[in-house]
Amino acid sequence: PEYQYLDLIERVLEYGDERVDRTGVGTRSLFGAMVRFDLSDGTAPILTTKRVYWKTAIKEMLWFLTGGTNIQPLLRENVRIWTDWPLAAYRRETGESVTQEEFERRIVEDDGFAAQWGELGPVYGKQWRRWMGSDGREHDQIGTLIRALRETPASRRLLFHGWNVAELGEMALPPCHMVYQYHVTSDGRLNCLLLQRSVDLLLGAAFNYVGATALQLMLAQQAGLRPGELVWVGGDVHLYRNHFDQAREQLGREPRALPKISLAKRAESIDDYRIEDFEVEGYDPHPHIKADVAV
Ligand code: THF
Repeated sequence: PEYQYLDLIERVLEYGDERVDRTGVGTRSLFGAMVRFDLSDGTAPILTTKRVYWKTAIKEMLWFLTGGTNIQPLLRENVRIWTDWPLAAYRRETGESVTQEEFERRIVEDDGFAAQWGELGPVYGKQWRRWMGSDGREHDQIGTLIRALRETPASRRLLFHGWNVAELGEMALPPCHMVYQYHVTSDGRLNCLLLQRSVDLLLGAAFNYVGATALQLMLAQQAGLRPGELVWVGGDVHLYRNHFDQAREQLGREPRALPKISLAKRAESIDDYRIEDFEVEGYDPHPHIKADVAV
């Protein structure tokens, strides 16, 4: 299955439409792609053609599930992938040329500073766990989904959504991985279709595969199901211009056997998972490939 990903990189490099994007970096982009991963035998889509920091990706998913939207708990877990957006806002609004390290240190140590400058707005966690209805009631889409997986597994409405139109303007970034739809087979396997509207193919996709897999394992366990297939669908699938060399380097590498992933124990509820509960075995990747994220 890793070849599906590498083929996609190749197609974007070869046929992608060149355009200037929101970040000003510039991309080559294709519209509409699918990658399918079979998780039923415990295989994890953690790419082997470069080292992927899978713990970081799972910690990010666990943070989404807490309903949080502030980067402070992420930084306390040494996850720095969301710092760039609040940091850019801080520099823009204060005119101070603080370093990333200094900014992160202040977020971690100073709760007041974190409350003021570490907020991403009503992003994933808020919408997943506390979507605000027009009547002022909050909706826990994840809790509702787990109940539905247990009670009405044949339903065609097993999904949650991040695209809260009314709140898009307050988000640091509107959701990229946007809709997660689930499907339960008659023999008790849980399939997931993830619709990602915008895909940073080199950096983001590798993380999003891992996050979606971790979530699928947790949901399956909570609903008494086994993981099935992860069907990943990308809308605008792009490579940033400053990632082309890294993409070509990765294409030159031979994929190895994908690792296995499992949960070490049964958690009481969806809120009780910890990074230590995820066991990855047999991960033997090629070296990490460094690339800068476009902000
Ligand atoms: N914006 C852009 N341009 N790309 C993205 O992938 C992306 N995200 C999230 C929101 N906006 C995005 C942020 N997720 C990395 C990984 C995921 C991110 C952001 C950054 C990253 O830099 N990864 C490096 C190093 C990781 C580390 O040091 O821990 C890597 O090599 O994987 C996609 O949802």
